[in-house]
Amino acid sequence: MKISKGDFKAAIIRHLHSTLGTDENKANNHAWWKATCAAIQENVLEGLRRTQKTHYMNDTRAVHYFSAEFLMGRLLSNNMQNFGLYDVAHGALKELGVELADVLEEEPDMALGNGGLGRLAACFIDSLATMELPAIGYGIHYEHGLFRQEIKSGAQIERPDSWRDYGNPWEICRPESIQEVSLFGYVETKYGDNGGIKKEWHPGSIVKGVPWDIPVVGYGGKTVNVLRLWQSEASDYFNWDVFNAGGYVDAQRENIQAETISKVLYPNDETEAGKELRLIQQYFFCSCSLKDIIRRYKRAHGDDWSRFKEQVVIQLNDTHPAIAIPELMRILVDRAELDWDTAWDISTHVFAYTNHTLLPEALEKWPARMLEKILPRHLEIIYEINHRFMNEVDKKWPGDNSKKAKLSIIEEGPEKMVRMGHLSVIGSFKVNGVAELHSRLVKENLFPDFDALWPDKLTNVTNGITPRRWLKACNPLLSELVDKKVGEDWPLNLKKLEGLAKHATNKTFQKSFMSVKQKNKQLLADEIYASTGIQVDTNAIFDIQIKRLHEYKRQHLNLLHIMALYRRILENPDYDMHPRVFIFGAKAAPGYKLAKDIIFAINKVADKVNNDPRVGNKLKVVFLPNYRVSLAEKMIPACDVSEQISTAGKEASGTGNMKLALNGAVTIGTLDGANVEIAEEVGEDNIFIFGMTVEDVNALKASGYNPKDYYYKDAEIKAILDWLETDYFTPGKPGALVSIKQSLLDLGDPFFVLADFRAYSDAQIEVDKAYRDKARWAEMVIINTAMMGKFTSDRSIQDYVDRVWRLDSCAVEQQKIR
Ligand code: OX2
Repeated sequence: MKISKGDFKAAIIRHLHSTLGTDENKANNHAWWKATCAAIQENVLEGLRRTQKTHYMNDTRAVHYFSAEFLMGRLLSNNMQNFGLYDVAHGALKELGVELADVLEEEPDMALGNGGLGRLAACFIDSLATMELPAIGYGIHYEHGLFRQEIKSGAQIERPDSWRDYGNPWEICRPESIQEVSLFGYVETKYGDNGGIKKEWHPGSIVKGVPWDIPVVGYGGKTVNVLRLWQSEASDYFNWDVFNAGGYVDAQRENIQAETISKVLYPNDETEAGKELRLIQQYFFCSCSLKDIIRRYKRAHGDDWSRFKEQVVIQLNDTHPAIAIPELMRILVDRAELDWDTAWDISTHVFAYTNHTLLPEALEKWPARMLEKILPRHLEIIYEINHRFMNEVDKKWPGDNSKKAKLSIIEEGPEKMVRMGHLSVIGSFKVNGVAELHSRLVKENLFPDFDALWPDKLTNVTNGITPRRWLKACNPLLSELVDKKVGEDWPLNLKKLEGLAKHATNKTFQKSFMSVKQKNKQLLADEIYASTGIQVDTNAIFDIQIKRLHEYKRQHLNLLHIMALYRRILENPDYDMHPRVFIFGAKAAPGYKLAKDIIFAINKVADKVNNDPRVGNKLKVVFLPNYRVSLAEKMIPACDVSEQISTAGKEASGTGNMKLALNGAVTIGTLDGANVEIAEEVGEDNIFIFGMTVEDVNALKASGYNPKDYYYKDAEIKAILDWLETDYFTPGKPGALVSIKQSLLDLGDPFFVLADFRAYSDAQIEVDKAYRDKARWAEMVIINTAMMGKFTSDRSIQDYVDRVWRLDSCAVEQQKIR
C-alpha cells in the first residue's frame, strides 16, 4: 500500500507548517526541499526502527564497513526512488505549484570523499541495504567535505564546502551513544604478584566522539541500514592523568583542539601520509566505531567474547582504518584481559582488507616516532604483532633476513616507518584487490611473499556501481525505455539488461535509444551553457573524461590529442572529422602543482579553440567546474565517448568507466583496471582499446624509456609540445604552460604519455569513423548498456558475501509507505 498524491501533499504541507514554521505563500525552494525531505524521512525512520529491531531480535552477524570516506551525493531523489515515491512526490509538488527538479537542486551534495574509493563505499552501502544484509557504514562526520572548485582565469581555486550549514534533514544525532577516545600520554608497565605484566596507557588527552546517523534506504524500502559518522568534540572532563605521573608534560597535548579532528576531509586522492592530524582522524573514527560495535555485542552477549568473531566482520576500506587492528587488540588484551593468542585469533577472524591502489605514494606509512607520540600503546602492540609474525616468517624461510626485512611491518631506514599495508595483510583473514588485473598485480608485485605464506588470503572482488543511482535515477529517459524492453526489475537484477542485446540491430529500437541520448545531450548542453557560456552542438560527439585529476589518469594525453586536432584543422581547413566536444570534469588536490597546471592548460586551450573562427563547430573544449556526484549524474547520461586512458597497471579498477558504459557510452581505453573486464563483457568490437599493456610498459621501462625518442621521431608530438612553450594559448605570457612539456620531456614522462600518444590518436580516428556510421554506432551503444550487468555493486557485494564475509540476509517486514 502506497500513500496517495493527496496524502503526500498534506504531509509536505504539514511539515512546512509544523517542522519549518512557514507556509505555502512564503516558502522558497529550500523550504519545499526540507518539507519534502521531512515527509520522506517519516518512512525512512520507520524503516530504520523496524530494521534495527529485526536485526536485534535475530542477533544477526553484520558487516561493518570502515571507511574514511563516503561520497554520498544527494539523498532526496534516491530515497524517493527507493520507496517508490518519486512520481507521487512529483505530482504532489506539481499541484502545489512547485517543480520537483528545482527542489532537488536545493540539496547540497554530501561530499565526504575524494573520488572512486569514497563513491564505492556509497554504492556498497546502497547494495547492502537493497540486498537486506545487516550492515553498518562507519566513518567521519566531516564539517567540511571535499572543497568546492571555482575556475578563475582558467585556474582552480578551492573554496570551503559547507554541506550542513543550514541543517541536514537526513542525519540524526545520537548523544546516547557518545564514545571517548584517548590520545598521547605514556604507557606504564605494571608487574603483578604472579609475575605477570600488565600495560596501562595513561592518555594525555581524551576527546568525545558524537555519532550522527544517516539512514541508508534499500531499493524497495524494506531494509534501512545506517551510516554512522563520528564528530569530534572536547571531552566533558579532562582526565589529565599525566599530572599524577610527576608532572610529565606531553609536548603536543595542549595543542590538540578536539574539534579540529573531524573539521575537514583531506583533499588528496590516493596520497596523504605523514600528517599527524590525519592519523588522529583515522584512529578517532576507528576507536569510536570499535567501541560502538563492542557495546552492541555486549548488549546481546555480555562478557562472553567467544562469539564475537561469529557476529562481527569488519571491512577495511584501504589502509586508512588499519589502526583498528591494534586498537581491537588493545581493547581485548588490556581491557578485556584476554590472553594474546585468544585476542589475536578473534582479531584475525574479524578484519578483512581491500587494497585500492598500487601507486607507491598511496601506500600509507607512518613514522614510528609519530605513532609513539600519539598512540604509544598501539606502537607497542604493533611491535608485538610484528615480532610474532617474524617468527612465522622464519619458520617458512629459515634464516632469510632479507625476506624478513621485506615482509616486516617496520621499515628500517633513516626514519623507522610503520607500513600500514603489511599490518593490514597480517591482521586480516582476507585481502582483496578491486578488479581482476589489479588483484593479479597485488599478488604478483605488491604482496608476492604474503601470497606464498598464505595462498588463500589474497583474492579479487571486482568493483561495481549501484544501478539505482547510476541509471534509474540519473537517466529517467533511458530507464523508461529499458523498462519497456526488459521489464521493470532490472535495477535489482542488472543481468536483465542483456535482453536489450537482441534488439541492438533493430532500426526502431536504435532510433528510440539514440533519441534518448540526443535528449540527454541537449540537457547537458543547457547545463554547459548555463555554467560556462559555451554553446555546443548536440550533433557533435560528446567525448567525456570525468575523474580526479592525476598524471596517471592522463588528462594531459587527452589534451595533447585535442591540440593535435586543432593543429590539423589549422593546417587543413578541410580536415575530415566529425564535430566533437571534449568535456572534462576534475578536481586537483590543492597541493598537486602539475595537476593544477593541467587544469589551467585545458582551460587555456579551450579558450583559444572555442573562440577561433577557423575551427567553427568542429571542435569545442569544455571544462565544467566543481565536478561532483550531482554533476556526474547530469554528464554521464549524455556521453558518447568515455575516456579511460590511464597508464596500464596504474588504475586499480575505475568505476566511472562502468557508469558511462551503462548509460550507453562507448569506451576508448587502455587495458587497465576494470576496462579489461568491460572489454570482455562488450566484446572487442564494441570498445576502442589502444596502447601499451602492463607487460609492454614493464618491458619499455626495463629497456630504458626515453620520451625524447618520441619527441624527435614524431613531428606532430614535437610541434604540440613546442606549442606549449609559446604564448599562443596564454597571450603575453609565454611559458605559462611549460611545466607540462617539462614533465613529459625533462622529467622522464613517468606515465608514458608520449609512448601511447600515436596509438591513442589512431584509436580516436577509429572512433570518429565508427560514429559516422549511425547504425553501427547505435548498435555499439546498445551493446554497451546491455552488457554492463556484471558491474552492478550487488554483484560485488554478493562476491564479498561469498568470498569474504559469509553473511546471511535478514528480511525486514515491509512497512506501509506513508
Ligand atoms: C581508487 C582507485 O584509484 C580506483 O581505481 C578505484 O576504482 C577506486 O579506488 C575504488 O576501488 N584512493 N582511491 C582509489 O584508491 C585509493 C587509494
